Amino acid sequence: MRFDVFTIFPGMFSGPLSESILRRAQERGLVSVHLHNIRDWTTDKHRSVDDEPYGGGAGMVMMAPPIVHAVEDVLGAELHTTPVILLTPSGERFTQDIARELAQFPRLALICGRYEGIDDRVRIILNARELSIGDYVLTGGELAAAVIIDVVARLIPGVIDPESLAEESYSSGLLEYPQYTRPPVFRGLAVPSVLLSGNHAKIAEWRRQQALCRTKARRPDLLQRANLTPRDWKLLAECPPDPFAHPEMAERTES
Ligand code: JDH
Repeated sequence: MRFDVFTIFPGMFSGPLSESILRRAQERGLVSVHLHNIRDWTTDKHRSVDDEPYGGGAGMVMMAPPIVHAVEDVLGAELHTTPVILLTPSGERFTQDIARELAQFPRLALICGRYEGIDDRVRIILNARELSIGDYVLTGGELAAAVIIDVVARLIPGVIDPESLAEESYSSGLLEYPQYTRPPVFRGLAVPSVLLSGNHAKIAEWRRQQALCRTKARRPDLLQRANLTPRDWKLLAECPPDPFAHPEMAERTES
């Protein structure tokens, strides 16, 4: 998979791409990331990439011509078969499902804006898909693009251990159970004794209950869509009560 990234801050990618799994994936030729400085496609002596918004308002807007020329030059005829992704806080929410969809292509283009965003004609001309990584405001699209590269790259065969990926694909849609490793006691906190018991049925039940109770407390939206067995409902009924719940709200916070 080839990623072409268009940015005025290519240096922002060196850290995330040069460590660990993404580094190994590039060394093994499974992933390549080509960084393109949008300023290289400017034509004025100041190498301007931004200008004031038409209609007024605060801040500056990235101009269309340098970005459009950059993407057209780099992608050439492949522009028509390569998804062009534009990172923006007002984009469609990037999810694991979208990552799986994007991982099917041999090449992706990612456009990173700065300032208040990008002239909308870039989206129209390049038929770009606008994505957002979440409901918070970044200073620009670079960190969002790095997140997308990370999430999509690990879905490419050979990038990570196939066992880990398989576990994910049949995952229940619940949050994960808590994990422990050595030492068995740290700062007076013992690992839950069931995990040292060797009773694998008991361990599986404990982990299922932890996953259910954490999901209920933190992501009740996920619980709604999970397929729960009568045994799951029994385990859920035994979850510790929410310590912040007001007694008057007990009825409303059930299930
Ligand atoms: C790309 C510039 C900074 C800051 C205006 C927006 C009120 C617009 N999940 C994500 N968060 N942020 C980004 C992202 C941010 C970007 C660019 C992506 C390019 N910026 C910027 C402030 C505004 N602001 C929020 N509204 C509630 C107005 C852009 C992102 C992604 N992906």
